[in-house]
Amino acid sequence: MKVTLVVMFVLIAAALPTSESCQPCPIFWVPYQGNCYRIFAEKLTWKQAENKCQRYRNWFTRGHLVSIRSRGENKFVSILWNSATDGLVTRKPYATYWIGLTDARYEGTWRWSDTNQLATYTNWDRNQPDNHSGNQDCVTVWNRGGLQTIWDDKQCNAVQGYVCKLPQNNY
Ligand SMILES: [Ca+2]
Ligand SMILES: [Ca+2]
Repeated sequence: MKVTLVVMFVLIAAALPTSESCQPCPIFWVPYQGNCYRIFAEKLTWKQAENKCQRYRNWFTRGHLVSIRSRGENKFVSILWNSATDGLVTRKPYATYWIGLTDARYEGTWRWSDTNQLATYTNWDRNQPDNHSGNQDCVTVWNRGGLQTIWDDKQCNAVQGYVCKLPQNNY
């Protein structure tokens, strides 16, 4: 009897829709673990890109440049970028893109633009961040093809593509 109940529960649970099908992302945005992601090839400065991401909003919150809080999320964003820049990822200008990490406020203190939280997961390249010429406060991802992506601090006024992230739960 117990086994039958367990089997029934599993069957019912499997038949229920996933949370993703209940809370779809806006068109052109891709879901991953409760958030929606979209890549933009338009070349902007870090601040312009952050402002652009903030134009996407719902009733409760707004978008920001992507925060990357785990190895899995880093991999997901890499795959997303690769898929949209098909075959061009190792060539400029498609090889780099902005993410929402900055130390503009306090040198050496890296915070995400979406929550102002300190970065815990990071994927810095060797010898980075180096604040080269004393003027690198914004983080770019270098995409070297496949899943070989590393982070580097860069001049915020450089222009390049970017990735935005919007919480999915509030749709
Ligand atoms: Ca810096
Ligand atoms: Ca650097």
